[in-house]
Amino acid sequence: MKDMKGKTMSNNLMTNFMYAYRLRRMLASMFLALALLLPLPSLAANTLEEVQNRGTLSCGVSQGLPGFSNPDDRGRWTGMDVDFCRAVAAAVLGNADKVTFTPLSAKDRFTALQSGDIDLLSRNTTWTTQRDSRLGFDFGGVWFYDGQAFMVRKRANVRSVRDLNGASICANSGTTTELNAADYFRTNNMDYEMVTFEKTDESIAAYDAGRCDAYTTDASGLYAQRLKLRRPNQHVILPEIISKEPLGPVVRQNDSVWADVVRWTMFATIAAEELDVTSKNVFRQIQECVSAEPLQKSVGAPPVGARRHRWRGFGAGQAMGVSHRSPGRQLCRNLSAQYRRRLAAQN
Ligand SMILES: N[C@@H](CCC(=O)N[C@@H](CS)C(=O)NCC(=O)O)C(=O)O
Repeated sequence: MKDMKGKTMSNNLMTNFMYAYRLRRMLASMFLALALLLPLPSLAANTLEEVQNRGTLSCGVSQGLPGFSNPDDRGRWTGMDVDFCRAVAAAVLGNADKVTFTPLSAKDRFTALQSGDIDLLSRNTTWTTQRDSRLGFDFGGVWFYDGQAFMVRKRANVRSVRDLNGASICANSGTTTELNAADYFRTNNMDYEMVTFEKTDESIAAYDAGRCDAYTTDASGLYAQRLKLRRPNQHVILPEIISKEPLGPVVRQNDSVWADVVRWTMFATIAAEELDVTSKNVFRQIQECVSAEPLQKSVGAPPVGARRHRWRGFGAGQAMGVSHRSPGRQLCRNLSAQYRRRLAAQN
């Protein structure tokens, strides 16, 4: 009996132990399942939130490139790249003037973006695979499609880049310019001496002083920088374009809401041009559309359908965390208006 009782007790203990063990395992699995179901705290950056909390956008621009980003006589930044910063500020802060501009050399621009000194780089920057992948950035799109060209003195009687065998060439360091020139001269079995400077003003001054036979950069940059030479009309830009330079705004990788905002700001200015939305009529157009449900809008869709409907598609801005009126705010100027005002007028 005692034995039996002892056995029963130890059986009971065993059963209790097994029960507690199973219970613990079941609870552990339940917690694990729950943890998997719950959203993890996001590790992704949220520049949109930071900019909205701060109340200003910090935009990296060039140190001075007429037509793109250049301070005017009163020190106010002007140009297409500057306009793009203002458009983003208008979209996310409702005020195109809430931007601080940081002038950056070609070499320093990526460090400034990576370190968080700026929220957006809008500085005639070429979209390349290396910058998009290894350097850890994302491009918002193509704001200006450029290509690399060469400038020489008229009296040198050079007609083509092929005549530059053995020439000394001034350029900026930290650019695609250097790499394209190296490819071009190697492929065509030509010799050259590259003379690079960190600041464009130094390169252009060196070329002007006769230190180099040619100056090379993006064609738009050549036309802009030629204006800074002592006698601009004594210099010609050679006809060859040796590379593709799709220039566009850059953001840090893994910041996809911010990248969406930047990308759709650009698309809004392009769509506005297609739809003849201008700074004069934008608020009337928005009045018509503001109460409508946002439509799905596909990038690059042909301009079909009623104007109102296409424009309404940008109501999706609300879903990105920016005001549904934002396209109107971005449209201080549509794309072609910016081009005419900033670039065509200069050259
Ligand atoms: N698009 C090329 C070249 C950009 C570049 O830095 N160009 C020079 C020469 S036009 C420039 O922007 N200079 C103006 C400055 O440094 O402020 C790149 O992304 O590497």
